[in-house]
Amino acid sequence: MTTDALARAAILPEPDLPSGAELLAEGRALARDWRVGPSAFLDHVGERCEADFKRRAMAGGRIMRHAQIGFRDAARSRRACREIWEACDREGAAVDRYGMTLDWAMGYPLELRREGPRGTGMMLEGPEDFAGLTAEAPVAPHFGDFVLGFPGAVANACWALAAGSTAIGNLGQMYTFRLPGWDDDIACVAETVKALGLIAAQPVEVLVHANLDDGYAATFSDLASGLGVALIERHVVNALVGASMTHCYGHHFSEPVGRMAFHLALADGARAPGSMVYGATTAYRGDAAQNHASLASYLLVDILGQTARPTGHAVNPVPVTENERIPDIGEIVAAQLFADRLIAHGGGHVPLLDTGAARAEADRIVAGARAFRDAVLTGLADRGYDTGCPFELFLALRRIGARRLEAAFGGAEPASVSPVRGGIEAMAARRLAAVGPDDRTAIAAAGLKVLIATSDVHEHGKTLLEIVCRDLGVAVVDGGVAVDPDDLAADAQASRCDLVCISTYNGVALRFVDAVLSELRTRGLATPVLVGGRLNQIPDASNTSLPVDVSDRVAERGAIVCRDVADLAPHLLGLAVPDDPA
Ligand code: B12
Repeated sequence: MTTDALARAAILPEPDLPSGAELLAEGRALARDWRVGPSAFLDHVGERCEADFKRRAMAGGRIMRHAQIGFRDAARSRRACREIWEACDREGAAVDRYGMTLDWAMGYPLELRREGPRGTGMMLEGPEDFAGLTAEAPVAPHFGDFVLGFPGAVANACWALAAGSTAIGNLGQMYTFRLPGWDDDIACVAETVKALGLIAAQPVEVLVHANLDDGYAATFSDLASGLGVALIERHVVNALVGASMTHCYGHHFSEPVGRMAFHLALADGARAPGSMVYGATTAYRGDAAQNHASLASYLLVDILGQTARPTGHAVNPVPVTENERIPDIGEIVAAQLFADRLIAHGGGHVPLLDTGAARAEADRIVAGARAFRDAVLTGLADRGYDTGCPFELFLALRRIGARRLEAAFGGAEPASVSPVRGGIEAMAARRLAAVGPDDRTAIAAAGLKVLIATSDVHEHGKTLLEIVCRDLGVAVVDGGVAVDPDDLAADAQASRCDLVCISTYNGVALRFVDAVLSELRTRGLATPVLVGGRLNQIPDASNTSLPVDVSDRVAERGAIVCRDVADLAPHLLGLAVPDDPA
């Protein structure tokens, strides 16, 4: 007898899950006390919500601009809101919306926020802090990250609305982001559905935002599956909840035709204006001058995309220092002025443009996405899931996960291969080419086993390590994504691995490595630990609120710091041939 891993009883075994209808009603009731309040932006543009402002701009052929702000120190963030707008205004350039990057600790319920670990983003203590930000400049406030999708969703949504925000997200994070130490996925989804009820009951249109690259699109191998999730979210939010769904994408789209194709595909059937199109930040792999070329490349596609098919997405010029650290105020201004000038040049490029190839690819993506959406909804309904219940559908999607979802419901052949997988494979191939045949033979013969995990949502480094290990004949134990140090050490013990590899990016490198090493010691293990990614942390007594490099201190604690995935091979060789000086 074969068992169905996606059976409802396997994915949702709890006998008494909350009802989506009741959660929505609970959220709607909150709208008596929590309504969209005033903001400098709404006063300035004379609109009731950002969606109406966007429609007006689209009708006038104006391309809008987005900037991302979020320093750990809220006062610095407030200053950034004011100074960026003023500096752009002086040059005749408008910044239309600010994406407020809350710290991931803002996702916890209120009572846990102040105690738990923190990342590199902004902490806001209450409604006054939200309102303080939105009062600084006449720029549309978008509270995207760490609002929807987390146990703290309702309080954050109430405060964002009261501060005049009419674009709130980020549903993409609901599927993939895990708060350290927090295992209650029911609370994450239930509180999100409640917040959606609150949003739907507002007297004005409030955009519910999802960044697809934050969600499953970063893991799927087919772009059609990524768009398919967007179509499912439109079904849930527009039809079942009665709110207004909007999507953002971009981090991983650095190839121009694919970027334009996804823009055209996402526009198909979209009811609400787009929030923003994110910068292709994965293309930032060089110094400032090199990154400027990447900035110009993706921004021009987005500008031409808004000309060919206006969707209301604001373009997002990400500062070129983004791959080193959180950009400072002057760097954000410089990027905005760069975009302003490029928009001015954009019209001149239009006659050079032939969107034929992008349109053909967009058609394939749309067809594949519709098939994916229908296969998911029918496949789940046939298994007894209530696909008319937002809570049940969201929780099922989250628990099934990207890889199983695509394997079960994706097309036999990708409609459009995701740029993520191809890019990682190319990176792996370059590193593998440098490993000589004798070393390969020695490593493969040693029967090594490596445990690979991440401290947070960034999983490309882990995927890269997995590809390299498998190619070298090294067994991989999947330590998971966004794991806690104690679980990682328990896996190291259970798997009897030879090496632990950690990829970490969320600004807690020292704290995380310390905790892993101490958990390993408690278990009597001396397994070597390799760590790479973004090894930084905001010092406890920082007055700059920018993270600093902690690689040396991580190394002092006894972990092996790796700058590149190529650093792995000598260590594997050292384990394979213990006398080898590598
Ligand atoms: C892609 C990306 C994302 C994607 C991740 C998708 C996914 N599922 O993996 C998404 C969009 C989801 C995302 C989300 C966030 N991100 Co992000 N992201 C990036 C980005 C653009 C690339 C990182 C990456 O994957 N690189 C690909 C890897 C393969 O290459 P690499 O980093 O150069 O790594 C090399 C080596 O270090 C090595 N390596 C890596 N790990 C290991 C481990 C070992 C053992 C070894 C041997 C080698 C090794 O392999 C590579 C090749 O040699 C960076 C900026 C940048 N350009 O670096 C920001 C960045 C890492 N993100 C950042 C932030 C702040 C966030 C968010 C908090 C933003 C938000 N508010 O939502 C969230 C994270 C939330 C959380 N829970 O932590 C910050 C981190 C800030 C900091 N620590 O200073 C960065 C630096 C951007 C910035 N400047 O602000 N992000």
